[in-house]
Amino acid sequence: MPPYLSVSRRTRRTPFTDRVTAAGVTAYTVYNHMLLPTVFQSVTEDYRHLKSAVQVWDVACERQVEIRGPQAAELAQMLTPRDLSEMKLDQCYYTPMVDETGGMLNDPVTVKLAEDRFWVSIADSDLLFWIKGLAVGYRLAVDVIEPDVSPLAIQGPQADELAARVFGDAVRSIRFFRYKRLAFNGTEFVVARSGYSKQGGFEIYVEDSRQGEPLWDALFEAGRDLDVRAGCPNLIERIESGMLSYGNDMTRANTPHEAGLGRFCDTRSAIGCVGRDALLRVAREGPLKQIRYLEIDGEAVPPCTEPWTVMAHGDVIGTVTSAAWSPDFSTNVAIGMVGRDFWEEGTLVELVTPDGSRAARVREKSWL
Ligand code: THG
Repeated sequence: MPPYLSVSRRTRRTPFTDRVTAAGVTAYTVYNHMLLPTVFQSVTEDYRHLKSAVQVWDVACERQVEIRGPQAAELAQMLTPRDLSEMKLDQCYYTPMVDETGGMLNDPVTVKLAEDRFWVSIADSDLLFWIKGLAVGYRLAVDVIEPDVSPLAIQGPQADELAARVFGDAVRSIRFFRYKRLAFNGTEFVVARSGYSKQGGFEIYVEDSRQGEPLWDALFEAGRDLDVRAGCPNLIERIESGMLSYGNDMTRANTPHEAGLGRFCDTRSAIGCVGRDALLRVAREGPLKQIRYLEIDGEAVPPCTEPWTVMAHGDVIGTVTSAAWSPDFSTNVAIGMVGRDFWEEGTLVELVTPDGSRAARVREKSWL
């Protein structure tokens, strides 16, 4: 028997939980102290459907930290080495966030709602406390709150069609990581072209929990002939896409450069970022280890519930932190961190898995 998850007030429900239950969710994880579905039919069946149709995902656990006030932009820039100074009013940025040592605290999507108002759409760590701490410690003129906002994602090749049926054709012209305010039921929602898959789609930032079920129902009604189903971030597709999971693939012990997120850092021009000096220092030498993708030989690997050791010539040279069998690539796909002497494309390494030793090959790019 697998262990069960005991649900209580601490494992917060979402505005969509009753609908997710009715849709037949079979496994949950906890993310930001909130329920996050991980499986409906099976990870492999969910994967097939995500890649061929369209799904609606309860990703309410991507909680928002709202920063509002005259010094909101200043505080937002303190959080990240990505330069926010050119950010437009309809833009979302993927933003590594770091502490004063350059250690990653989170890798949220930052949404600019107004010159003096941002949402930080967080991964799984209590970033609200850090942001509040900075606001209080620096006596900034801002309010920092967790608003009643719950992202609902539409992901899959038919996402544009489904979203257009509910929000109108305007969704089709939303560019990647941009948003529009579009009406449903007489209320405007932020609808962004983004999401934790590479199948394309949108994220609706559902403001006011009472709107959750009406919107969910409208999407399922409109998408009947598209075979719309309830889904969730899918482990296999997520690894194929090379999308990192904070707390799994990188932690506070890693810099954004180790996490392979250097392309989202403009440390020199990110004046005000509290980790700027630390990152400028470590950037001079370059990282000693970095995120890489790996193809693992042999049959399907078991779930990676703790880091697996990566060896080369008898030495420990890294870890694997996410792994799954990919039906489309007929190999095990994995994400790990590998030392610099071994991180070149094609390097052969050995993995210590709970099933024994496996040969693996290092890749610089993800599969999708
Ligand atoms: N959407 C929203 N909030 C989120 C997530 C999300 N918060 C938690 C978690 N996911 C944060 N992590 C990520 C990781 C990757 C991406 C988004 C959030 C992502 N990356 C693309 C990539 O790496 O190819 C594109 C990044 C870019 O080009 O800007 O989308 O999914 N609201």
